[in-house]
Amino acid sequence: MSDLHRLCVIPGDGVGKEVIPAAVAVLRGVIDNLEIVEAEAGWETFQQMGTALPAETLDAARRCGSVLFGAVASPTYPVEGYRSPIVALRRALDVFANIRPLIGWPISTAHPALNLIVVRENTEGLYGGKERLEGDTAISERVITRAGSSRIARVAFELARPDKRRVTIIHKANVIRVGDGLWRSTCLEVAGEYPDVENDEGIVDAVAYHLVRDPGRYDLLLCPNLYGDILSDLGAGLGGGLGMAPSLSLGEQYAIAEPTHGAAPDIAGQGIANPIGAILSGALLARHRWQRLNAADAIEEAINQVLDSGLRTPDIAGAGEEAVGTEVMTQAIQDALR
Ligand code: GGG
Repeated sequence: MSDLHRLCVIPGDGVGKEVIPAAVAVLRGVIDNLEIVEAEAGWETFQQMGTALPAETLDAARRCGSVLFGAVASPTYPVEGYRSPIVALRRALDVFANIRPLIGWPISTAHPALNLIVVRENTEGLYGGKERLEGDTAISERVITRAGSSRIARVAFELARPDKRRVTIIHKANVIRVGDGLWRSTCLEVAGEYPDVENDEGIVDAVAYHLVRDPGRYDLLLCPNLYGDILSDLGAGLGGGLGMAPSLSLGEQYAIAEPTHGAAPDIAGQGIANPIGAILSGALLARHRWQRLNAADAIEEAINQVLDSGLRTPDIAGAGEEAVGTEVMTQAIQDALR
């Protein structure tokens, strides 16, 4: 029997409650010895318990080591005592490496040449929360460290190796000379440790342009936080939409897998959410956290087969294509695995 894999499952808000059970069902089909611990977090949890990330949830995440998170819908107005639970969880578990594979799946809304991984630094840059108002001037600090840059660069070069991907170091060092300059030089230093992995560099705005014009041009983009956030959503658009886009945030000790999409309150509760981003996030855990490569390959192959057969949820249905709901799509993927 293989190793026991403990997974803390946090559906969160909105469609998270629909797509995460689908992902768990698929994972159970390919991973023997999977122990699931269910936990709560989100805006609804805050309304019921007065905290969006209860201490028991954080304990469960730490005990399990691996988390499958759904989505959260934080209010856009300030609420006393509320903090985004997913941002707090990522910080608490120090998952500094956000990995987002973007594939041109066989659907009319995706670009067939797309086969890209965006590796995004997840803890520094403009998302560090260091902001202040001085009169009518808002100051947002952007911190880039050598240690933070070199640890994410190592993740990118390690990921690139098996498939011989070319690593493109993304920056704007021609303008942001100090911050992006340190990022660029540190990534290039790490590149020197990987003579077998091809690398180049790209100015972020030019890369956005080229990616839209020629989605097959890049293999792996190594990005500081904000640039990675923007380029990975651009890539998700080229890959058929947010419903198809998985992510995995990795640290030294912990991992959080989550679909890229949010809680989608406009369609929540209707049973029509696309479960594929969540299911592919489970496959990322299998591949990169548990080293269950065959299980990950099997999930991806099953999804390919189901999409090839023409099955679509509404978000990926092209003109004249009929759509099915979350349950039918999930069942078809489970059937394709058998
Ligand atoms: N699964 C990713 C997700 O939930 N994205 C939306 C998000 O991160 N929102 C932050 C928040 O609402 O606090």
